[in-house]
Amino acid sequence: MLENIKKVSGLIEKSERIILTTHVVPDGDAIGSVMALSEFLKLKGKNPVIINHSETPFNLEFMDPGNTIRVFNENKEENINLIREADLIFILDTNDFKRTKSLETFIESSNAEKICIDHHTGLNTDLFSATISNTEYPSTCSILYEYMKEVDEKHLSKEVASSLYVGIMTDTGSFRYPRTTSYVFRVCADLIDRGAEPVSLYESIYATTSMENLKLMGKFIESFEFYFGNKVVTGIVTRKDFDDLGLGIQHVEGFTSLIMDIQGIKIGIVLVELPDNIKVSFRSKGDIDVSILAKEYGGGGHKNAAGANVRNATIEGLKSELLGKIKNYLD
Ligand SMILES: [Mn+2]
Repeated sequence: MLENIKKVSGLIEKSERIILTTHVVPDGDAIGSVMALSEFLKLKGKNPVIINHSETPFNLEFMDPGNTIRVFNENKEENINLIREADLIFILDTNDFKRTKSLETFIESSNAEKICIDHHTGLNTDLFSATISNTEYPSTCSILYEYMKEVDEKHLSKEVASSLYVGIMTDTGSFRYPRTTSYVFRVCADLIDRGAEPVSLYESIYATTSMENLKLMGKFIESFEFYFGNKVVTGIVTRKDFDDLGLGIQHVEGFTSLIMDIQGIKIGIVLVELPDNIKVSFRSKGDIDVSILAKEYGGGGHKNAAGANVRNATIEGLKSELLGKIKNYLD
């Protein structure tokens, strides 16, 4: 990893117009990554610009107090020019240009050097000038932490530490998922020493549930069906559920971890009906690798947490198809 770190630092050094972006429907690790690296680069005297496809989810807005994150389709022409004129583009918490949605074609055709910092599978190093990627890491923010600690520890300010902490907390499901190792706590302890406030960061992100959101969760729980001796559970959110409550995709955050809290569950499948596709999330415990299943549907992820977007399918059709395949994963 050290060689890549040097390469990344060299590219930062010689760049003047740096763009940072992350994946569609950004989570805490995505927003944490762009905010932490942007702040870090500013402390190094750079002037980075963050352009995302999606608006920042409401419970993560506090991470960007200056409202600096640009949304691609707002001021589209300006953003296209920024990407066109960039000399360096960071793609964070994804290694797939497609996941940057509306930015995809502009990033692809840009002459800028491209750097990927990520922890997902499926990295194609040919697409980038440099990469720091390791699927063993629990979050992109923990990779960024290693990078910053190696190159410029003094720039790990309170702001940077807080953003990194959020990324690690959210991607480990608040320190519950399998990659919650002693390493994770050592990193977080250091981030707290540098000013990250675990209690208020947790409350800002999780203590934000509205009554409508709880009702959506209620409908989701009512939809649960159990299979294969209660080892497999499915949960569904339909478009009607969203429409009835005036909610959207950002309000199902945490639903997938909810189903895995059920005792004895080995595999959880969550199907969320969106305007032009079904978002399916897979969760598993132990050695069951659900990323293989996600790949069959053009998606990806990790062994215990993966997903895909499926077009031209119905919820019921897709569900029974998946249950047909899931049998093999239980043996
Ligand atoms: Mn992540």
